[in-house]
Amino acid sequence: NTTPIRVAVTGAAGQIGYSLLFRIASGAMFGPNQPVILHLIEIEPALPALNGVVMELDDCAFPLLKGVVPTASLDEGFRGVNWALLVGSVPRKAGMERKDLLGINGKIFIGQGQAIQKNAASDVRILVVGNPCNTNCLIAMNNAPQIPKDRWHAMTRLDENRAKSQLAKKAGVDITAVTNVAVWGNHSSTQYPDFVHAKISGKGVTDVIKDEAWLKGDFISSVQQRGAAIIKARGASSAASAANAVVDSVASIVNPTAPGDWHSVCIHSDGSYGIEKGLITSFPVRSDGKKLEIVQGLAIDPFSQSKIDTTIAELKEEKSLVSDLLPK
Ligand code: NAX
Repeated sequence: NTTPIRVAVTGAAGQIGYSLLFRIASGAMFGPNQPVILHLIEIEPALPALNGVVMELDDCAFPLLKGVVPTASLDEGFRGVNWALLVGSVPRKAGMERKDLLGINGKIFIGQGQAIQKNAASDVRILVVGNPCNTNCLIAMNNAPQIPKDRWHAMTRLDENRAKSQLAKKAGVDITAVTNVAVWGNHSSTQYPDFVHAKISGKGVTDVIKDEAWLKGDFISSVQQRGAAIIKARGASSAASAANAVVDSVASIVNPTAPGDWHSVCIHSDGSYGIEKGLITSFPVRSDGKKLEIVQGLAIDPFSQSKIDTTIAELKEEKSLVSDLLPK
């Protein structure tokens, strides 16, 4: 297909944008034969910095990049886009309560949801990365009622990739041996990286890593706390690995999933596994290249259930804190 895919990226002059845009333009997201046009959305004060990023995109002479639209206008930015990657948001500052952050960012996502509904292509799909990503996605989705709910996604792929890497290291196997890693719930420190159903070279993880205390303890907490560990080490939050996870998320949605495997992304709950309908929740999913389906029929043991209950309770609490941003 030689018609370019139009991809909007908000927060395009930020850290993640600086890694992400070049990967998209090089063909990593949609493949080596698919041209793209980038719509780069920023707030007014960041436009000079964005201009520098546009100059660097020009200087890469990417064969697949057929246009760049840098803008602070949401209407222009989302016009005709097939994908909207919502990365930009306001970071939490010292002294700011979680509720304040939810409110500030929530308002941004009302406007973005409305602008996507008004301007985007009829096949638009959305991936929310800016935190708190599940609840930001919930707000945007509910403010764009004409867009089918199955177009909305929020990102837990970085968590999945972190979990895979920890399991591969512990088992001393190549990263490609680790499959079927599901992350459940909220992209936050309550998320549950599910080792019970994960596989190493086709065998259950618990048959390969015979250290239940590690799996139930340090494994889960190291994945949950990895973002904080990166900030401590690097003095800045994960950016290249986050951008890589955006590429993986979209590629895994638009391409068929390998037989028997699954991946993790937050989508609108249909009530599967008893999770409240409508919550944007991370599930194990499979794609046929066109549509995602939640993997059904996994047996959830009491340990996993209690972890899932905790993270779902947090999602419900976030939803209740932003109830005034959700149209009735
Ligand atoms: P930066 O602060 O480097 O960049 C954010 C950019 O967004 C800035 O350039 C800012 O001007 C822009 N921005 C702010 N409000 C905007 C608006 N209303 N419209 C358009 N642009 C706007 O942050 P960065 O490190 O790039 O991270 C971006 C977001 O990703 C943060 O919310 C961060 O918490 C979140 N993350 C989410 C992850 C996930 O797995 N879901 C992992 C990585 C990352 O922590």
